[in-house]
Amino acid sequence: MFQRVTLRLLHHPFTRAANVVWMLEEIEQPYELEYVDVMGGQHKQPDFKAKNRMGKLPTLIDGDVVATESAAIALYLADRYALGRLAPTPDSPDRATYLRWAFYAPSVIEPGCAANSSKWEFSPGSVGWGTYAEMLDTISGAIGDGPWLLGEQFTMADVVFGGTVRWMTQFGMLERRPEYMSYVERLNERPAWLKAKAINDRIAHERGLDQKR
Ligand SMILES: N[C@@H](CCC(=O)N[C@@H](CS)C(=O)NCC(=O)O)C(=O)O
Repeated sequence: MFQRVTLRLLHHPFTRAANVVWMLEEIEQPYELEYVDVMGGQHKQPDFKAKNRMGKLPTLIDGDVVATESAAIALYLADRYALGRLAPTPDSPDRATYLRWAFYAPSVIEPGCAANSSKWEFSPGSVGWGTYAEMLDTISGAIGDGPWLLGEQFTMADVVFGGTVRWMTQFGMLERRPEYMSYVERLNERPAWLKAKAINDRIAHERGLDQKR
């Protein structure tokens, strides 16, 4: 049966938009990718900035809706297209834990890793990301015995939180604790991740970007 494509991701495979391809594969909805020439500065042009004033990727278009910020895109997609499967329903006792880890990635892990690797000076009590050591232990506790953040149920929080752990360990901004790496290995076996990776790799290859890494 004919399905109307409404989801359109403004995409470049070397940006956080690559993780949104994974989200789109997890929700199992049709979508289109529109390549943005980041090296050429297309994302800073008025046409792009009319959708996202930050001039950043990812930016997702869903019909008349424009969604930006990776974690917000993830939660939006899960609620709209996979509620109860990839997102606990609002009345579920798991909802708070789900939101906690989805927000923790951009509000604590990202700035915490940047602060640590760039040796920022700050007072841990005055910033939202606190100390690097406490963050490391909190990540370990969140992963726990796994396999996922909510135990047996894989959710979109794993895509956001796990995608951040994968990215930060890969780029040497987060130490590679054994529990982090086995969690990333489990994530790497997700069929939706493997499909998204193949799509991102193919586009990078077609655009001649893989030689520029
Ligand atoms: N907080 C944003 C960050 C977006 C972001 O920084 N995107 C980078 C690529 S990963 C970007 O567009 N950089 C291009 C630029 O700022 O010129 C999110 O999580 O989506």
